[in-house]
Amino acid sequence: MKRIITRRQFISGLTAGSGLLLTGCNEPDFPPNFNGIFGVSDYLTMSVQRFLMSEQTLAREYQASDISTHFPVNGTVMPESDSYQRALSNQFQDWRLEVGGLVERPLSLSIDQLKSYPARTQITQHSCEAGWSAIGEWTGVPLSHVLQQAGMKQEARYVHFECEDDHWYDTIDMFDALHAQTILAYGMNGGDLPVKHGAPVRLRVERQLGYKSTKFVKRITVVDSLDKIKDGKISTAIDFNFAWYGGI
Ligand SMILES: Nc1nc2c(c(=O)[nH]1)N[C@H]1C(S)=C(S)[C@@H](COP(=O)(O)O)O[C@H]1N2
Ligand SMILES: [Mo]
Repeated sequence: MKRIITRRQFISGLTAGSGLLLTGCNEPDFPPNFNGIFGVSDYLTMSVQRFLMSEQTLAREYQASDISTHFPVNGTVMPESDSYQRALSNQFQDWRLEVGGLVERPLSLSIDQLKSYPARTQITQHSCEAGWSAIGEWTGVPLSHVLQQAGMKQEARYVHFECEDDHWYDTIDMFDALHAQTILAYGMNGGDLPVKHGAPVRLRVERQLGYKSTKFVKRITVVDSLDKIKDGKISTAIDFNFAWYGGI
């Protein structure tokens, strides 16, 4: 049977690949219709998923003395929208991070609420696809904590990020969303996150190339399938012909 595979189906099939290995399910439809986290939600309980995730490796963390004196910027350095400019003009006091989608309790979080959550600080190397890398210290709340506060529904599989510069958006799967070093960073090198690096809050996805670390995050939406993402805006990476999974 020959069928035409759309780019998106191809991508979601790829991301679901390891689920295929785990289930050993016979003769899946092609293109595969994976329904769960890596396509195996019906087979894997949450505790098994947690066990698998506990084995995840951490990206290398560095010493304070390794922090780059110059950390380049890439892409947007100042979102132009009126709403961002207004938020910036009062130090983000009225700014809110929206968390919604497949959650029990949608959240609208102020920067102070985010700062009141348990924080993680990590010194990591950022590698940009354009060929530079730099080491910086990031402080923020683990994304897993925010998702836990919101209470993810069982069907949750991917997390989608929208940014204040609307042309940038991305999605990560639960392996990266729940990874210990995946944080919503509001601090850099001991101070507030500078605007050019994504203030008030940027994502850090430390095991993938820099383009997955979305700056200026304004909305987080939990979805069960990449097809559910608004206007098909799965990832800017795809628009640029980068890999959706930017593992390093
Ligand atoms: N919202 C948004 N996020 C973004 C970008 C962007 O232009 N807009 N650029 C990406 C790229 S390609 C890289 S390498 C890093 C750069 O982060 P930096 O400017 O803090 O060095 O942010 C990523 N996240
Ligand atoms: Mo980049």
